[in-house]
Amino acid sequence: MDELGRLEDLPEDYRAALTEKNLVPLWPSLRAVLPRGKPAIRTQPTFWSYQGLRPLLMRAGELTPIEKAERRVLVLANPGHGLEKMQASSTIYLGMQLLQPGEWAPSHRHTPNAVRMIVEGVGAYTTVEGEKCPMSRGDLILTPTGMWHEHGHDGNEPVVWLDVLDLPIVYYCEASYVVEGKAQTVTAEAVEQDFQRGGVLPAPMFKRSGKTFPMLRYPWADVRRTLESMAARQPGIEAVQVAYVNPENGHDCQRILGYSALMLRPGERLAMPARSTAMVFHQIEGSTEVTAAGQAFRLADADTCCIPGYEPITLQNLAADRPSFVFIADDAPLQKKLGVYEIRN
Ligand code: 1HN
Repeated sequence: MDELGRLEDLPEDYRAALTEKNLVPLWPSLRAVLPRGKPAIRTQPTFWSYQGLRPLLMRAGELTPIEKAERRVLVLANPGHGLEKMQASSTIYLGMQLLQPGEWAPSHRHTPNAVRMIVEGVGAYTTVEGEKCPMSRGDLILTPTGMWHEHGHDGNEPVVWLDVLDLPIVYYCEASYVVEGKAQTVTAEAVEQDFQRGGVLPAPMFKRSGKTFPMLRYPWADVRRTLESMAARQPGIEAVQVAYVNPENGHDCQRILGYSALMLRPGERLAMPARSTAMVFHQIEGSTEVTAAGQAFRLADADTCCIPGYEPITLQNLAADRPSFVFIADDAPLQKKLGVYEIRN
């Protein structure tokens, strides 16, 4: 292998002259930005236990009133990026948010896209651009870029959800900001019922809405039923997996991060090839062992882990008598747009 010249090889006066003119020699840093064969990856395999974090989240509920927090969240941070960076991966932000009965998280809109995967509790809802989206375990609710959203809670038990945002990449683009607003008036509810049957879409006077985000709530009961019928009808299928898409055009439901749900049949082991995207796995129901990069994480209900890209991943349903349901997030939509997405077999 050829050795590239080092910074120290250059005369002091030359280096000073470069610095003075805001110039930098490329060759001492070339291999750092362009390593051979595989990227330099900061994202570390990281596991967050729900039972481990839940008492700390509940304590945040006592320590910090919602008015002092706006959003009461414990961020699931990857130590490989530095905890203060609040990144699960290079592009993905994860947080566990708590809303107590009667609390209200005020309306705002921002440039990063968010989704919420509901973890526990009933009675809370998110209102997105006037559409009231009730929350229950396993539901996925989108709050896409630029759309007003606020959270309320009419129930009587804590409600917790996992927030997934593309904040790190939008922040890196120097494009992350928020606008605060007034409480919204609810103008719609249960819009997802218009999309309850794939292949049939609202088209009054032959026109589809053409909205960028026509469906904001993906109820878990529907997703689960779809996975179960796939498993029952196609026993030979390589993975019982569904993608969360825009029902009007079949594209990924958001532009930067992609979301899917996977069912591992009783005892099933699924080997996934290395792909260029980091992946987040969140256990909706059941238990799964996630093995990658020399580590093995055992996910129970509501546990979450992150695996860096370019690593093959094996998922094992730890139960022999019941399915495991896993929610998956990655940045494949972004990487495909950038042309850097790869699968390595
Ligand atoms: C946000 O708006 C929410 O609306 C949650 O619930 C987490 C993290 C960073 C930036 C905005 C929410 C967030 C966030």
